[in-house]
Amino acid sequence: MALSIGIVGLPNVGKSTLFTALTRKGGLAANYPFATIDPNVGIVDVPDERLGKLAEIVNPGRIVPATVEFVDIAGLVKGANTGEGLGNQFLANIRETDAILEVVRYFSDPDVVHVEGRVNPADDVETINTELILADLGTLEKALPKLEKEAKRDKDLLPRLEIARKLEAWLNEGHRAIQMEMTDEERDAAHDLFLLTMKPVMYVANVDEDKVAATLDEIDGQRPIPICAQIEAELSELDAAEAAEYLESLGLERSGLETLAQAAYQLLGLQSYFTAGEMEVKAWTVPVGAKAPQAAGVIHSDFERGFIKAEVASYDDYVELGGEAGCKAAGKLRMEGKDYVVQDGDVMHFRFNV
Ligand SMILES: Nc1nc2c(ncn2[C@@H]2O[C@H](COP(=O)(O)OP(=O)(O)O)[C@@H](O)[C@H]2O)c(=O)[nH]1
Ligand SMILES: [Mg+2]
Repeated sequence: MALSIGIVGLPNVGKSTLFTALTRKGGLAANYPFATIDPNVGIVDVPDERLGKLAEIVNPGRIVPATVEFVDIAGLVKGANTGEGLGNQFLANIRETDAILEVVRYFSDPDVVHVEGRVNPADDVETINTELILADLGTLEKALPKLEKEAKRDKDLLPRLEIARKLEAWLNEGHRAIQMEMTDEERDAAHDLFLLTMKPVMYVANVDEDKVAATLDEIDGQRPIPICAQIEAELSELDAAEAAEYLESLGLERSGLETLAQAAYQLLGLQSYFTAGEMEVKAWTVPVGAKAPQAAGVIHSDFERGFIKAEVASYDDYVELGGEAGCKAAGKLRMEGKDYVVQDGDVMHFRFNV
């Protein structure tokens, strides 16, 4: 399953421009059959230059990057929680995503109308936050009486009831749910409430062309990622060589898609490990801290169930020593057991028995 990220923001901030740029031909994952079914959903490859380096060593039949799904979510305006704009439709769309990418207007173009009549990122972020928080309070208002009744019969529901009450008070103070301090158990219980503000948010500042390299002030405790949707749109129409040249002329090392994919991985606590064989070189996504059997399970549940051990080389060793044979000869191919904590970039081969 691809990681799913919902793009939200006020109207006219550049959501669709960014979405189209991210998902146009070049970015669109080629081997994904469902990529074009819903015009608001695009599945893109996560660029990772390490895949190319591994492929130079093993000459695989194909390279398979990790993918991220972006959803262009329309309809977030003031009052959306009560059904303004596309109201409930947008709420349902956000509910299905793993994380929220919030586009905030920083660009100054007087030809593009701002819904509130002025460019004010902090205010806009607050407007969206308020809508999401109000929507969650509505959810809790409906859930609480039901939970109270059911928890009398089913004691297992008590933790959920308790966290729902705590969260209601917290949200009423104007905070997002994810910002509340919780124990792991409380967090699990809170996830069962399906609140929008339990999702991690990354703020993307849609800036003027000359500000793409700027460091921006924090908003809501986070530093927004500067992107120029217009530049991304232009980049998406160039071939690889032209795009690289254009990026260099702008003083940028990577495209917005690469920056966003990386930021999303960081935000969600994800990392990649690789499998490298004649058939394919492939990136697999696992949470930071995942142990070897869990990583194996991402490939197939049998791999996890019947996990015996993993042969592991670090990415650096693998590249420096020219592959598996070189690692083995140098004593850098490790046999790891079920307690091994996977490291970003590990090249892994699993042994299993079912
Ligand atoms: N100057 C400038 N205009 C932009 C930029 N991004 C989007 N726009 C323009 O802003 C308008 C609204 O963009 P759109 O992507 O449809 O916004 P959405 O309503 O958030 O989906 C369009 O006319 C875009 O061309 C940008 O980075 N700079
Ligand atoms: Mg749009």
